Amino acid sequence: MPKHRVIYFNARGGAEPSRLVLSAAGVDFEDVRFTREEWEIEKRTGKYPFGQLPCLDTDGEMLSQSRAIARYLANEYGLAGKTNLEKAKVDMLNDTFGDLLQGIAKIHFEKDEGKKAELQLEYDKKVATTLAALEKMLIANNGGDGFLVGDGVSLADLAFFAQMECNLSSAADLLDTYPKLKALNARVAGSQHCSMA
Ligand SMILES: N[C@@H](CCC(=O)N[C@@H](CS)C(=O)NCC(=O)O)C(=O)O
Repeated sequence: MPKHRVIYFNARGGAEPSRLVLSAAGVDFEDVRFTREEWEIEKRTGKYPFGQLPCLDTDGEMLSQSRAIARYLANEYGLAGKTNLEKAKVDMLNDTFGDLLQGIAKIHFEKDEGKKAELQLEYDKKVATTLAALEKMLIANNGGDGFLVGDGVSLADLAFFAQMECNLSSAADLLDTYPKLKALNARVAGSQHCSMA
C-alpha cells in the first residue's frame, strides 16, 4: 500500500476533497497541517513543486494542484467514475467546485469593501446557477435519489460535500430550495464516506 501524506493548512480548503476520497476509500494517510509560520520555512526547502499547498506526497513523489491531486486519488481508489464519460463528468464537477472555492478565496482576500460586496453578489449568483444546474443533473441521474455521476459515490459527490461545508457555513439555508441536493448532502454526510468532516 503506498503511503500518502496530504499536506495543507489547518483548514478544509483545497485539500478536503482529497482527504475525503482517502477516507471514503478506507485508506490510511497522514493529514499534515502546517501553521502559516511552519509553511514559510517549509516552502523554502524546494520540496513543493510550485511553492503552494495543497500537495500530496506519495512515497516521496510530490504532486501539486488540489484538483489534480483529488482526481489522481479518485482514480487510484475507484472513485473517479467507471467509464471515460463518467470520468469526464466527475472531472467537470470537481473543477466546478474548484471554481466555487476560488470565488470564496477571491472575496476573502479583497481589501476594498465596495469591490468585496460586488464580488459577493456575483458569487451568490454563480452559486445559485450552479446549484440549479446540479439539481437538474442529479434528477436526470436515476431520479435524483442516488449520486451525481453513475450509480455510486464518486469524487463528484465528495467534492460537492466539501464545497457545501464552506458555503453552508455562511448561508445555512442555501440548499433549502434544492431538495435533491440537500438530501444528497445529508446522505454523503451520514455515510462513512465523510468520516473526516
Ligand atoms: N490552483 C492551486 C491554488 C493553490 C493555492 O492558491 N494555495 C494557497 C493556499 S489555498 C497557498 O499555498 N498559499 C500560500 C503560498 O502561496 O505561500 C490549487 O488548487 O492547488
